[in-house]
Amino acid sequence: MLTLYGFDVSNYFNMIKLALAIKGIDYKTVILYPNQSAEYLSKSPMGKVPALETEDGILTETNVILEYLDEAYPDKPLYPGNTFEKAKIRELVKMAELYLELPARRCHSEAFFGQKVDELTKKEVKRALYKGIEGLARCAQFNPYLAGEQLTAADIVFLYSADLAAAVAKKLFAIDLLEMAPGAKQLLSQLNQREDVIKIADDRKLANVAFQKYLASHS
Ligand SMILES: N[C@@H](CCC(=O)N[C@@H](CS)C(=O)NCC(=O)O)C(=O)O
Repeated sequence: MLTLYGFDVSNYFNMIKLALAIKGIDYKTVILYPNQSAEYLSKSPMGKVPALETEDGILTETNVILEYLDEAYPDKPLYPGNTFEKAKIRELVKMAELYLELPARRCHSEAFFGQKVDELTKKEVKRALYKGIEGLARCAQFNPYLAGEQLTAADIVFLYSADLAAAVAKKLFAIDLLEMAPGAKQLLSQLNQREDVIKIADDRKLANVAFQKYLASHS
């Protein structure tokens, strides 16, 4: 059986949880925080979560795990079969991660953990988020999903990237980021009504109590 390493507050962990739920794949979890212990680094080379243990070995990097799951468990596909269309989904996945998730992450400490981020970083992040959402708006269809009528891996990555990016933009820059991608709010609201997404959000809320304690004891 597959084993998923990570913790329920992690947005990347939740991307994999949602893919597993959509596909109806059985798995167990090993709950742990990212860390640099020799034991965990032997599984996850950067010490990050998620990591997925399969019968052939361990995989890290969320987009890689999503593609692995789709190939190993082809039911309820998250990528189209057509080579070009599949590449377009990979493009959206990469854009959401590189241009929304990662810039916003640079400001998580101020937006969510009460630690100041320097002004230059904030200026860079604000600019990057504008560019990121505008870029995504250019290539996403929001009809209703990012790539049209089928839910794909791009929607999963967008769901758990755009929410945090929007929260950073609102808290730090008073910007309504999703307003700049017409259709994005409707999509997120539709996805957030799914049973599997609600369950993941409930798990997240519960896990956040322990995570806050962990952060406080490590600061
Ligand atoms: N590129 C990685 C990013 C995963 C990631 O950043 N996970 C966070 C938790 S949400 C983490 O492990 N952070 C600890 C660190 O960066 O060392 C992926 O796609 O899985």
